[in-house]
Amino acid sequence: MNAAIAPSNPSPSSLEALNDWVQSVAGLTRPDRIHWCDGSDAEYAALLKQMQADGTLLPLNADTHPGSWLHRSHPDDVARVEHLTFVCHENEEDAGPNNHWMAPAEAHAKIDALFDGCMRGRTMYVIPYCMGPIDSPLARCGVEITDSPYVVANMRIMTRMGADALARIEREESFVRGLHSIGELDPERRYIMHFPEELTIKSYGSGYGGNALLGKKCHALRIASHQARNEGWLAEHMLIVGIENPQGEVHYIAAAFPSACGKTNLAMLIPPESYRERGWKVWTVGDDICWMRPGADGRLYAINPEAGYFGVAPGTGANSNPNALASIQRDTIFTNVATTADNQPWWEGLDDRVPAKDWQGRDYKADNGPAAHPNSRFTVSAKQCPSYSPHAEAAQGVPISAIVFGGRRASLVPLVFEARDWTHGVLVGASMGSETTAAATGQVGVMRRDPMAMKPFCGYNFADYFAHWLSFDKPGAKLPKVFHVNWFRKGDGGKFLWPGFGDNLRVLEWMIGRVKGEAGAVDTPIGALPAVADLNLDGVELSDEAKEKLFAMDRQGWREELVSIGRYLEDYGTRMPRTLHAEQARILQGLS
Ligand code: OXD
Ligand code: MN
Repeated sequence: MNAAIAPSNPSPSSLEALNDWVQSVAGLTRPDRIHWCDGSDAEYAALLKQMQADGTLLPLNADTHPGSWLHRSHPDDVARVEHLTFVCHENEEDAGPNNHWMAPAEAHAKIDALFDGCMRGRTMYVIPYCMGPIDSPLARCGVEITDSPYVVANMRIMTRMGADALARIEREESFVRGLHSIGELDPERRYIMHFPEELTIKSYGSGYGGNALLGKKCHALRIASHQARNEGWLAEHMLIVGIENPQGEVHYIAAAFPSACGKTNLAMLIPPESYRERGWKVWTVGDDICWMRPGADGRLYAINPEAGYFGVAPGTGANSNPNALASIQRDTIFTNVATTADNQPWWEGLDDRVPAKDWQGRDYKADNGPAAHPNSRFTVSAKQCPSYSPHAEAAQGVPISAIVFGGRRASLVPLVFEARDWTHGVLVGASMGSETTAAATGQVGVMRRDPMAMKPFCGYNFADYFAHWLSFDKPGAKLPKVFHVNWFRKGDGGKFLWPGFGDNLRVLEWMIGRVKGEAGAVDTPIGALPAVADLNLDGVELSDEAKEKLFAMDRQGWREELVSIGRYLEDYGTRMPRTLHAEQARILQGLS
């Protein structure tokens, strides 16, 4: 590994600013060495070797999983920490009730005190990266400084990292600055701070994905949502998937579901056999984040800013997501999974083998709880996915035909409905609710409002964010249709009523039919619902209860839901766009 402090021939532009910042961070954190990451294979190999030597990475079975590694994180550091995540605008109102806020000066002082001298004895890595295809006008660059080689290795998979990104930073005027240290991995000394007005992130005390791989949630959502508002685009917590019909037409769909609610599964869906026989294909563009901007023709064009998947392992199996499973057979970093006796990675939902070691490296005992941590992950290059779209690297992005919102709702919410127009669609997104999952620390299974699946990720006041969404409806715009889905509706016996996974294509086919003006629907005050006959259900056995609950609108239940949505909008005071209040009132009136 080289320890050059600066690349050769820096120009007096962004690179000078970058060098100055690196020097000032080194002055604060006092590392023994500074390493500028070039993203090369040789650098990656050296990092892996070093992490194997110090036990950060354990090699997995090289016959079954060549080039793959296991990382066991600190048991107190296994998920995003929303209660320790702050969005520090100058003005508290700009952060909104959806964020934890601290005044920037106070936040800098608090976290800089933790950074003081924290890299003594360690190497400080400087990671230039690009979020999005390197030549895309929609892409944006950042630099993460970290003392964690595990973070460097993950960033190499998840972003376009190294020399090309540095060259783009040199050409451009600004880049996002992210400073990260694992510190002591002490939950009492942990903060994830964002300074949107300074395009700066500071994260201390955690090595876990969303807290430490700063290109992902911190940059590509919290900071980017703020940049997107200023620059007229959208940074969203959405998968992007291309659906090819037997005529060879591809429709791209962007879908927002909260963490651990099946975005990766939908993005990599395998069509049911009868669809495959007829020539339907599914193309994965992205599984977690979507940046969208209006093109010259008025349509929204989207890129996936990431280059890899940081997917939830439990529940990933041959039935639920064969494409993900195929992707992670080699060159993958696994975090907090269990292992079998022959040292293969294992998690609940993979198969019926019994693991030998649990995620903490203890001999597996059922009494100790799940073998793999419920938020255990795989990090893998997107290119390893068999359904990776040939257009995923397109600089101009892919045109979006439909936007889908969805959450985990055991009751009330039908399988699918279509918003009547963009304004209604924004209200549908703004009022999304879902039961919490293990992706963040805290209680699991509690219903909370998670607008556009952005509750933990919007870098500014939700009221302003909804106004920004509404602003896309302008003359000349050819906006996507907006839908809401619920794959998680349960029957009276507590079982899921919809088979989900590959069969979700039936719902996507109906949406595409609606986009093309070909599929039927029944108008209701909450939107247009398919009748049972409007969906292709050949080969699906649905009980009478399922047919009734998945395709019906419960008027009384929705009245209560709309009242609750009205209260939610009120929480944002006068900043909430009146248009959304009016839309809520219109629907409530339709239900009376
Ligand atoms: C993720 C998350 O890691 O949403 O994608 O938590
Ligand atoms: Mn996510």
